[in-house]
Amino acid sequence: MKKINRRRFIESSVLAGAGITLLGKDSLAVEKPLYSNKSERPVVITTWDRGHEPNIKAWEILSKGGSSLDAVETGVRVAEDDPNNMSVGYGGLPDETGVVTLDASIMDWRGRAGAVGYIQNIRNPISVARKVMEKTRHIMLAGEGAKQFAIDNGFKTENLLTEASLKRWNQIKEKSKDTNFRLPNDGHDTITMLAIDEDGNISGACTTSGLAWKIHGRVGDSPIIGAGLYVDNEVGAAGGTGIGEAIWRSVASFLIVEKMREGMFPQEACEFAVRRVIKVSDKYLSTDGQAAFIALNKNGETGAYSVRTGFDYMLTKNGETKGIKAGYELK
Ligand code: SD4
Repeated sequence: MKKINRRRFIESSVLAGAGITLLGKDSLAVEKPLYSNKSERPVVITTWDRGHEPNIKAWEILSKGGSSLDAVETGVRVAEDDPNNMSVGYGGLPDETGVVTLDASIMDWRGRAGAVGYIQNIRNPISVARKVMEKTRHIMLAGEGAKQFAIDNGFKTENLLTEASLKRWNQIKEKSKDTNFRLPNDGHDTITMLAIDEDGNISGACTTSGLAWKIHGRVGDSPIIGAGLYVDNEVGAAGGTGIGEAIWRSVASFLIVEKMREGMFPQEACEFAVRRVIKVSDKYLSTDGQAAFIALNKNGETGAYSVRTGFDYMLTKNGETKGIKAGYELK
């Protein structure tokens, strides 16, 4: 850990002990401490509060001394299997041609990474991404090749388009008639999960059906290491959700981890990234576009922040899972 990091952690210990939170470079405020003063682990943090089940499943593994890698894979698979989550896996909303295409990435504490982009007919792309990471010399497989790789590794193929997502897609089609660039902000549920295990090892997973009504062939930020997800076990991890093009332009997850390396707390780093994303996003975040981030550091401290109101996340510590509303930048 660099000198500056150590100094900030020590400051946080002293201040949190006194009930004082360090909010920015120079500002202090007495309020509920945002940061713990000791290492807390295991910890699981997940984008969006759409039911606690993913975190609970991840916690089951972590509480038995399991690895953060197994925890994040198992946790996000719950969302992939859930037909009511229309942004992930089975039941995900299709692209403008009515085809469901999925993106996913995974990273572990050894710095290993795996991803799949534009994969079809496989409901658990996160597990395919893990296989890419563990069994190949590559990081990402896409499209037909990714699907074939999945089949060769025992994954079954199926139709991922449910009746409900087809119905929703038809409604979106109607709404999107006049927006040739992107659909109106139609809700996001992409799941990015970060976890630190008992041994202090950090992993992350991110999985999505991407933006509904995207152009056929589009790949978003979620499978792009550094954009939708990044893990560096010396420092921490970060992940995003929202308009992928805006997130990708800033390589925002990598940016957050690098800011934590320089000494920022997870919360500060998420806020920094949101401001950067707004600055460089150009047309991508116009009117109602959302981008949001979560982060976790080596002490088990967490942060979350979004461009606009509406973003929440799930945090599990000491076996307790809570849905929490995140702060946002554009008031
Ligand atoms: C994408 N970032 O494909 C994803 C979409 C998303 O919640 O996060 N939806 O751009």
